[in-house]
Amino acid sequence: MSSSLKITDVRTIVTCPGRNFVLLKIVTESGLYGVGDGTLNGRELAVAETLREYITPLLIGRDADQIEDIWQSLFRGTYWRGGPVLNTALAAVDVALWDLKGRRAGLPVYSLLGGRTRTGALCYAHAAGETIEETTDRATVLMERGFRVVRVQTAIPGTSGTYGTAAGSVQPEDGPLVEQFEPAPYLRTIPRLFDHLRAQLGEEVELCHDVHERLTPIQAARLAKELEPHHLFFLEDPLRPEHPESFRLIRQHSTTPLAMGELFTSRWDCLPLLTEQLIDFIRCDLVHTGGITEGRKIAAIAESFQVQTAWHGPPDISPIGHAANVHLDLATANFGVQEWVEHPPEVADVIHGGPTYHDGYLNVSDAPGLGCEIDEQAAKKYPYIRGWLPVTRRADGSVHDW
Ligand code: CS2
Ligand code: MG
Repeated sequence: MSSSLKITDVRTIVTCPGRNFVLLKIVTESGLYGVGDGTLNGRELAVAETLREYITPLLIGRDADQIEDIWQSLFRGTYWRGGPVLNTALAAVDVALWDLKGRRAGLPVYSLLGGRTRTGALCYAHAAGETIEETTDRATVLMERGFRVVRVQTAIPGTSGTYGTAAGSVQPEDGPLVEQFEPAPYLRTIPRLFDHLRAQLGEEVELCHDVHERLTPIQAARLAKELEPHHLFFLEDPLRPEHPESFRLIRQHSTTPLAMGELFTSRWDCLPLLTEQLIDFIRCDLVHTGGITEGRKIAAIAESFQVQTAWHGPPDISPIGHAANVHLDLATANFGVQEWVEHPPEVADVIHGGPTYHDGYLNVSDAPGLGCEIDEQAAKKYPYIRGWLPVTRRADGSVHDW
């Protein structure tokens, strides 16, 4: 191993510039380094401790060039494998090693992955409102900014707090916010939302909606069927991730394109949906699925079954995670769309670089690696603040999927 590639330092940086992030910097003997993202929303310190206590000692002295071998040794070689905490920690290492390899080669990561297949990554942003009219207005604003694809969510009348709307986006420090979900009003409201959107916005804009795993198979089949005339770009996460076989029921009843994956943590979770062509878009989170190494394998399997990629791109992963998404998007033949959010302005104090938006598309610079830098001094100005994801209950008080 060339001395320039011997890993000598691994730094886990936990910071909260408006959002909690777990960042990783892997440094080699010569000073060459790479940066990664290991943020798992609401479980940040579990990943940070895994990185500091269990992964760093295994990395010191290793050859930073050997991404695949390091990936295999951390995943299979450590016996306890998988799940969101371990695979987010693994992703942080993997992404940092790809960044490091790019910096060493003087090439952007997309070039190492096979080179550009497109000039930019088509992306979508979120339009959410407390009423159908407000959601429509927000979608119009996004369309005026150039977005060709828009995700739409609206509050459900008669219930308090709905996933994806303003009230649901806060991360309280003192305990989870309790939201309410009832399938009947939800199933009545969403088709009305789309009736209104299509009447106001026309046919051309591509629309998505995120169910957030809250329906039963027959409810999801009904919704997908009723939304058919509105030609969605996709209906996201209609079912819980534990039951891939239930997607058959939705498929048998509707041609609405389906997307699934942000709760998956490995390629094996994706397999049944891909090999049976039960979905149209695979939308794992690279930061929770072992990074770029696992993402490109998932994309390759999906390509064989005519499924496109739509990697998860929420505000709770850092610009480094978003950069990993876009580098892979640009190099992937069966790329479909990229979810995109704007971070709070303080994030730019801590993380410089990241994808840029222009006229409906995302891009990355040609800087070597991922094109991101962490300002470790600035990160210290924003200490971690514990934050909770909301929880959902039915009207009778029983627990439901958020
Ligand atoms: C989501 C996320 O972006 C999405 O599609 O479903 O907002 C998700 O709820 C969060 O990433 C959870 O941490
Ligand atoms: Mg989602």
